[in-house]
Amino acid sequence: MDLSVAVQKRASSARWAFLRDVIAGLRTRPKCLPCKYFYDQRGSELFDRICQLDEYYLTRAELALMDQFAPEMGAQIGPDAMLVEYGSGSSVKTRYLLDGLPDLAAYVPVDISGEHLEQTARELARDYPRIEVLPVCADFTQDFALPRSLRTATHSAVYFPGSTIGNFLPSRAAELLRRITQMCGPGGGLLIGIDLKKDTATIEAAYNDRLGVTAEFNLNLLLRINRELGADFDLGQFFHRARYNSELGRVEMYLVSRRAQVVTCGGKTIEFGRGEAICTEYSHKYTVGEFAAVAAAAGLTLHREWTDKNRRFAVLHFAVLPSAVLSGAVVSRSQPSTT
Ligand code: AVI
Repeated sequence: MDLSVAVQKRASSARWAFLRDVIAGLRTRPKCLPCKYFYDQRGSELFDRICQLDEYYLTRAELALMDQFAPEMGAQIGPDAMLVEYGSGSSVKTRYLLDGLPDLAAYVPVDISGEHLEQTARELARDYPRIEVLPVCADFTQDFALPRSLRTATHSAVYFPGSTIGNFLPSRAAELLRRITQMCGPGGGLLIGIDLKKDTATIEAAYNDRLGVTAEFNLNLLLRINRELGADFDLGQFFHRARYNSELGRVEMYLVSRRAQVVTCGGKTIEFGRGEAICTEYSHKYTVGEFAAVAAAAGLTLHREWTDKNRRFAVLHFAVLPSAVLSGAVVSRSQPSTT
């Protein structure tokens, strides 16, 4: 098939999936939208700004851990690995790992935001000429094919930083971890960042910054729906809300309608009551023990943990239990690359 036709087909099927998810989410009660759609070009830029905010302690805490312990983390991953990064974004934290992994077979950043991914992959290939960089534009919650590297990898290791796993419901997180177990197989590992449970004030401040960047990030989702799906959300008629639900251990982020209104999207009309909220994101916080239990059920055993002195954030290294791949901790098989 002609490349431009293939690209167009892919774009149009992505648009249909987006439309289907938006309509389905706005028709459920309470209304919700999948947070994976935050990350268009503008959303990715806004997220990069969030990561630099004073209140958003997560990125600083994780970067400090990477800065201090990357050589130890690299030693856990081991030589000749294919390092697969989930939700790579700007790959800022990865640079610490790559600096300490001279024997990497290949680095595979996986991200849903194609433009951002290509740009980051080009920059990394320039800065690390000894490492083969093989970007994959994919939704890592679905099966995707790993590319074939020039150098043979002895094993795969997934790097999943940023506490993005917290954006999944615990049942979905378990499913994703099982996919990782299955993709890596025996000898494989997972290096993952998780945000730890802590006082409500610290957590809520991180999602309600004074500059309003998180509010803009949240509202940008409606702007994207308007632009890509021809909807007519009036952004002035919605506001951002984020609350920590300590019982469920998660931040809940919403867009709240300022008044009763009707919005059109994809030829459908959606009614909003005054004060009605669309849930746009959950961000779950864990203790190390809680997360290790979820991972254990997915066939992963905790090998090492690194936390800051205030225990705000943790980077955890898990190994695939040899028995997991045989025992059915694995739910589905991703296709190996044939190209
Ligand atoms: C990507 N993810 C881990 C962020 C979080 O903290 O849950 C997304 C985010 N939402 C608002 N601020 C940051």
